[in-house]
Amino acid sequence: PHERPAAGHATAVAHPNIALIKYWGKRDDHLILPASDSLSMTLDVFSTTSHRPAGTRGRGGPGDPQRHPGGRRAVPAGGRLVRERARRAERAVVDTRNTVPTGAGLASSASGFAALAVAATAAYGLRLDATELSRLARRGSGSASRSIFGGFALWHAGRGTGADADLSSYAEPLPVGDLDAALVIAIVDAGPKAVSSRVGMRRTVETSPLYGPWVESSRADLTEMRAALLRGDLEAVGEIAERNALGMHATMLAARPAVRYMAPATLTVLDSILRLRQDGVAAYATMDAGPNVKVLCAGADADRVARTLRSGASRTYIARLGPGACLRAEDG
Ligand code: 2P0
Repeated sequence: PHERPAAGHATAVAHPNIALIKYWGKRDDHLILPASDSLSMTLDVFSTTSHRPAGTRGRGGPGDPQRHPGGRRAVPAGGRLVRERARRAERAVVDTRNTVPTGAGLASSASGFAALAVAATAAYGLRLDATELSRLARRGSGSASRSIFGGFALWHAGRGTGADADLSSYAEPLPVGDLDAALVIAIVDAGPKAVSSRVGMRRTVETSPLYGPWVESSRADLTEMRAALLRGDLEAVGEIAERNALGMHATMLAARPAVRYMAPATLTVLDSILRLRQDGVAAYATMDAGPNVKVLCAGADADRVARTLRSGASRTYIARLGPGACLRAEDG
């Protein structure tokens, strides 16, 4: 019989993604199944490295599984899923290095769990295809399903419930036309957020009267967004992304009590973006579970957009399309 390879070391690198059509709200909290499809671009900045020497035991110290990117608790659960799949009992330690400013709506959990899925399965000798890796990453954090892929990715909400839905909820890379897109990240506050995405989502689903209508309109936005991406129509992509994000924030504001991530400085940046558009620069905002603003624009305009936003933001970064999660070669 075929002998299973010994559990080894594996290191994987992944990048954050920013949703242009947002994921906000689950229909299954345990399996992390979203209420609607979402669509994102993976960035080339702020990578996460997840190192997984399997077969070693460890508690406490920098390798403790509790010390996860973004301070999240879910690594032991992710590790358990991989162990069950590999039919191995031994625990592994995880050492994650993260250059994403954590907890500020910059998707540190997306790159963290995508890297973890790739590293952990490799360390345990599992060979999963990209769809299975995406499903596994999803169980750590929903948005991580999209960081398995580079470029633009679509995360399917999945069909039905339970095991069927679990099998059909994964991300896949999306075909796009000729598009020179950049994302300028305007940091207005890099501190941790007051309400976690998980709590904010649940409260929005359970209490916001605007939630149902937002899910409906988000479906329509997705259809239009896919067509705009295929045409390579950056202005349409930006307009749809901006209205989808503002709609998401509107549903949150209508939750009881309100979930509000925007700060005064967020609105100052939004005003600057309006002025840029009046000056003929195609720049569009999207915001996540934090006060920072990400601005979609053409690569050729990114320097100008960043310079303009610097008056209202404490820092700006220019990101372009980045690669999907992958193993780092030196660990073989
Ligand atoms: C997104 N966000 O689509 C949305 C938009 C924030 C706002 O995905 O509960 O860390 O772990 O599945 O993926 C952030 O939420 O939430 C997120 P869980 P996650 O990017």
